Formats: sequence, C-alpha cells, structure tokens
Amino acid sequence: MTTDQSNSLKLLFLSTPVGAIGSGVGGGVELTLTNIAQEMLRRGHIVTIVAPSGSVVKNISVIEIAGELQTPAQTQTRDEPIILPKNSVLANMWDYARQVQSDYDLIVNFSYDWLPLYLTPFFSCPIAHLISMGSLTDAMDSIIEQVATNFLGTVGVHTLSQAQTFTFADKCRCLANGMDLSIYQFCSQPSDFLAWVGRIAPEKALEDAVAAAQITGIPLKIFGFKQNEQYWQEICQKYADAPIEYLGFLPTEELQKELGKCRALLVTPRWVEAFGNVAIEALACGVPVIAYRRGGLTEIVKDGETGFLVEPDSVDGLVSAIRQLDNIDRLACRQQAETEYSQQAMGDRTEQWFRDILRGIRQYI
Ligand code: HBI
Repeated sequence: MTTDQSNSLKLLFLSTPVGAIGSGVGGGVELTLTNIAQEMLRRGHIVTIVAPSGSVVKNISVIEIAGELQTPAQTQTRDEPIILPKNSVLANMWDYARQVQSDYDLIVNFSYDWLPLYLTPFFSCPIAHLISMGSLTDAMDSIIEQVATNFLGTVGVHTLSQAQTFTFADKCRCLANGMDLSIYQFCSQPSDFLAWVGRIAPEKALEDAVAAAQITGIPLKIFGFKQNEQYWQEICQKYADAPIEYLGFLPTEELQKELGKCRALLVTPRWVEAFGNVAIEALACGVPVIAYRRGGLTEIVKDGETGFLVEPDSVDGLVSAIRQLDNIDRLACRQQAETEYSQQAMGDRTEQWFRDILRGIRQYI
C-alpha cells in the first residue's frame, strides 16, 4: 500500500540510547528501526530519526544527540532502580522530541527504557512504543503495563511468547518483524560449516553452539558484537580445541554473504528471545535454523521444515538436529521468509498499527 500526500504520516523515530545506530550495541533493534524507517519512506511517509551521536542510517536524516549512553537493561537485576547518568543521552533525546513534537503526527519509541514510557502522558503527540525484549526488570514491567493500560493499543511487541513474559500480554500488539529481503541472496549449495550470530553475551549462550561444534567437528563461524570480552575468553579457554572462528560484527551486506554459505544457523538463547532477527536473516539466505524451543524462535522455525526446535539448553539436542540437516529443503527456508517476514509484510502490520493508534487517539480526544 503506498500513500499519497493527503494521508502520509510525519513520523519521529527515537532509537535505543545504549549505542549509536550501526555500532551493534543496540542489537536487533537497530535493524528493526532501520527496516521500518526505510519501508515507511518507501510508502511516502516522512521519517526523522533521533539517535545517539555517531548514528548512521542509509538515506534517512538522523538527528544526532550527544550525551552519556544508557546501561543495557539485560545487564540489570529485576529489582534494579531506574538509573539515569548525568547528561543522559536518553533524557536529551526525549527533550528534543518534546520540543519538536508538534511537527509530527506520531512519535515511535524503539528504546527499552523507563523514561519514554513515563513521559507518555506529558506529551501531546501520540507515542507508539515498540518493546523489543521480554520482561527484564520490575520497574520496566510496571511502567510498560501503565502505558499499555492507559494508552490502549500503543504498546507493540514482536511475538506472543515475548508478550507472555508480561502479565499484560493481552494489551500488547504483536507485530512480528521483517526486513528488506532483497539484500539477502539465496544460497542453495552450502559449505561445510555452521554459523552463530548475535551479541556475544551470557544470555545468548554461545558456549552451547561451540560445544556442539566440538562434538560434531563441523567448524562454527561466529559473527556479532563482542559485548562481554570476559565471557568470550572463558569460552575460548573452556573449548580450546573447538573448531571456531570469530569474524566480528559485519554490516548486513557482508554478513548475509557469509551466512548464506552455512549449513545451518544455531540459535541458543538462554533467555526468552523477543523475536530472532538473525533467524529471519538465515532463512532469507536459505539457511535452516536450529534453535532452542524458547521464546520468539518457536513462532518462527517450522520444526522439520525450515529447521529444528530442540530442547532448551540441550547441546545433545543441537547435535542430533545438526545430523538431520539433509532433510531440510533450503528453498523452503527462503520461501518462509518471503511470505511472512518481508519488509512489505512488516510494513503492512506496522502502518496499520500506527493508523489504529491515531484513530484511537482521535477517539479519546
Ligand atoms: N537496554 N536500557 C536499554 N535500552 C534499550 O533500548 C536496549 C537495551 N538493551 C538491548 C537493546 N535495547 C536491544 O539490543 C534489544 O532491544 C534488541
């Protein structure tokens, strides 16, 4: 659906305050924001992005805001109080949004932080909140619930299993996710190695994938932002002779070239993965996904068709799935990505969400 000028929306996107877009620190939400922004532009809407200094998004104007980055929420304990550093980039981003809000029809919050949710009633411009992770801390749970209750329909999530980590799942709007599949080239003939992609941090349980590589003897290529150096060192020591190679955090274009050549992507989350962008990227290249039966991946991987869902935290489960990879048709993987996770499909779901919020807000006023 494209949009003529009459009902094109003026959208202000506020990114995650944990890192600049393109740094990899923001993980999946950097990709999510960029994809939705590019799709909204393609549909004729006007999009402005507000993000920490150093952020870069192809073909889209970014208002870069200085200030101290926010601590990643997944490193916090459940009862951790809300902490804002002095000269907080999060506070500075939202002060900018306050000043310009009358130039926009809708603000879209992509951060997983308390402040934007708390500020919602203080804004005259409607705010859509795309919550990108499951339940992590008590303070976040209660403020998200408050907004989901008082501004019904404005809290979006990626999957049902992510929503179900909150007590207010019924008040969340499921959007799944999507990406520009034209960047991802289908590869029908893989080389003999496996891949693991993600932020290298304990909640992603890279060690299980390394253990499976050691048992099967199939080399494992590792891609992603090394968020926790000590955790990485511990894995290298514990699995000193595992056939692994770390290739760093690659831009999407290069990542998909390497990813497409693998026999399978291993996804080993210790936590409830809200969605699993990396799984879609693999499917788009024709790469089967072997994932723990946990979180958003259970709503993506078609067990036995486009990959395998295995017993959570079971390395043996990973190994037996790897041994059945020849039963998977790589074209079926690509076709699933095209049907369910294209930028167009996500754009339809997201634009409908925006319009429903605006209609809803107009009804309240
Ligand atoms: N932590 N405080 C905070 N804010 C975020 O926006 C945030 C985060 N941790 C991880 C993260 N965003 C993204 O990597 C995920 O939402 C995908």
